[in-house]
Amino acid sequence: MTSSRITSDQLSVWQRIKRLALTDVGALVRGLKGDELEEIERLLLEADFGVPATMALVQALEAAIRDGKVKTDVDLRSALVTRLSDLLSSPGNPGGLERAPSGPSVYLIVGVNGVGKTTTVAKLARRLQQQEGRKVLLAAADTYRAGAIRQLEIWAERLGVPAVSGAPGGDPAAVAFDAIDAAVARNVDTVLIDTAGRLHTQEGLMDELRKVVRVIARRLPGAPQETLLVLDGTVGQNAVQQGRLFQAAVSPTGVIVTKLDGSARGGAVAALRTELGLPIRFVGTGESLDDLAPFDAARYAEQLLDGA
Ligand SMILES: Nc1nc2c(ncn2[C@@H]2O[C@H](COP(=O)(O)OP(=O)(O)OP(=O)(O)O)[C@@H](O)[C@H]2O)c(=O)[nH]1
Ligand SMILES: [Mg+2]
Repeated sequence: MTSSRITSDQLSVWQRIKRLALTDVGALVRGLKGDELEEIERLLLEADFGVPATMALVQALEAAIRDGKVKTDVDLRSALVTRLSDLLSSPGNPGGLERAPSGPSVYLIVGVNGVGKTTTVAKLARRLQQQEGRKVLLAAADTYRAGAIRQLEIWAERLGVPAVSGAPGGDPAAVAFDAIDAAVARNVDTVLIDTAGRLHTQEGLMDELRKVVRVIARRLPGAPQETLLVLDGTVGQNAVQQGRLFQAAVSPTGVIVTKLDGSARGGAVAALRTELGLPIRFVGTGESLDDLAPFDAARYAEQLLDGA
């Protein structure tokens, strides 16, 4: 029993759906019926797709079956991949970050504690340096948590880029302001601002972030060019709820989903894209500097079904 359960846990979403559709050899040819569609719905919900994305996928499947377009497992898979890829895609250049027409581009990184903000700042810095030849400066505007400033400074040393930090317990908006000053003075073209994920209260955190955004915009009109919300891809519906909070407070321009390495539950990305309506810009797939990839909807749709 145990071993068969382990095996079934390791199956990809697609393998499970396929197994279901092929159990009865005639099922696909006669068209999947209510029970089978319900089972597909359950599989998608289990993989963290969330209700809206699951419903959209199952409805698309029903329509394709009704139109006689799903006769084989290949048809079934392609109907799912096509619809999923549509759900995940957003207009614009995947991963490409908005740049200021002149002066430094400012990217503010926000999210609750432990989701991977500081690591993502370092990964983004590495990527922008290597892929776009940018001159990057890091700002440690998480002045709340002991050790946060040092953590960012260590990354900056490893990356060979300057860091601006304030005193522990200091004003994060002042750190952001000083970082922009330093970037202008040093002719740096990109400022990445790390922020706190926890404060005394959630409302306190949102107030603080709103103030950081205000101060940045006052110092440099048009900035921040991007406010990137970091969400943990392994926490399913919680990530959607966090997303809504930040959306109301700081209007993020995009989402970075982390910890998607080895997660059999990557469906959260579909839930986040559908329920928040924000573009997914990058995905984090590990703890090291190179574990960040631009989000590609079509490729991710394939991977998500295949469990790659
Ligand atoms: N497996 C995996 N781990 C990650 C990823 N991104 C970050 N982590 C790990 O998650 C943990 C928390 O990362 P941090 O970058 O410190 O998270 P944070 O959001 O800055 O946390 P706070 O500063 O406490 O709010 C660290 O152990 C990271 O190495 C990822 O994509 N995959
Ligand atoms: Mg941090």
